[in-house]
Amino acid sequence: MADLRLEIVDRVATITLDRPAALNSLTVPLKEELLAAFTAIADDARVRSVVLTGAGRAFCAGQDLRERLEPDAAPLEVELRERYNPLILAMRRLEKPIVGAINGVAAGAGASLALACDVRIAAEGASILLAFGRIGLIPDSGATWLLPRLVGAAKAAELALTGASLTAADGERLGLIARVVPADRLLAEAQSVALGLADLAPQAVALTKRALEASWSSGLEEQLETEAELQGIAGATADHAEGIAAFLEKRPPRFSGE
Ligand code: T3D
Repeated sequence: MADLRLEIVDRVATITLDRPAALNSLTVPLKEELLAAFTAIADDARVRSVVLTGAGRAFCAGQDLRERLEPDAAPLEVELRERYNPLILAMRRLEKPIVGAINGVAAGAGASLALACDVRIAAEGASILLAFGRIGLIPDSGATWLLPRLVGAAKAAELALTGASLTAADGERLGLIARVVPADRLLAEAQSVALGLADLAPQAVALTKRALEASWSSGLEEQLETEAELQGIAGATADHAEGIAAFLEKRPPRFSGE
């Protein structure tokens, strides 16, 4: 993989966008590599959680704007339907948690990638920027759906309409960023969070992600039913039995994923 690194260590897959000279902006090959990485991770039983980060000083500057000027570039709506939308859906539907290690600016669709992570840890100096309006576009790749749900309608409108840069510290105050850490500790912190997630019962983690996702489009009654259904699945796992046994035996659980 030319523009992306995928490393798997101790149940944690780390994906690094690796076009630092262009601030990890997204070309067609990089988008395809990223989707392939998430697809491979979904099927890889060794992997229980994921870290997504960028090489160099940026997380991701969104669509590669030079590529957009190439004569054979797909129309915008085609590019969104064929490449960006499947990528965002793959992230949201991945039944393994994704920790975004936001190492620098996340702009345009790069901001959307950050928003599509389940947990975000940011380096001091990182920022989130819905840069779309500056080039005459609207926020896309899920930003208009994810942002209001994550920070509330008023702040989402301000960020989306003005294109103002949200600092990591302000993102933490809004609850969008779980934690801000010094840049030199970012990857270790994100991988430590991912490792903690990898220690949990994988099916419970997957079902929790599914339940949270469902809540965004459910009424209370429907969501209560979803919880009952998914809890039925979780409760039938060997890991649930192991969790109770470990509690009663006063020892750490050993979750098998069964
Ligand atoms: O297919 C479709 O188009 C549909 C999907 C659209 C989704 C989108 O993502 S649209 C939004 C696209 N992204 C942007 O508009 C952001 C563009 N970049 C910036 O505004 C700034 O670069 C940043 C605010 C992110 C960072 O600013 P700064 O001053 O720290 O860095 P810089 O000097 O602007 O950039 C450094 C280099 O990266 C520079 O290259 P050079 O001159 O050293 O050779 C710059 O051209 C390159 N770069 C940065 N962003 C992009 C990029 N190259 C291509 N595409 C980029 N998006």
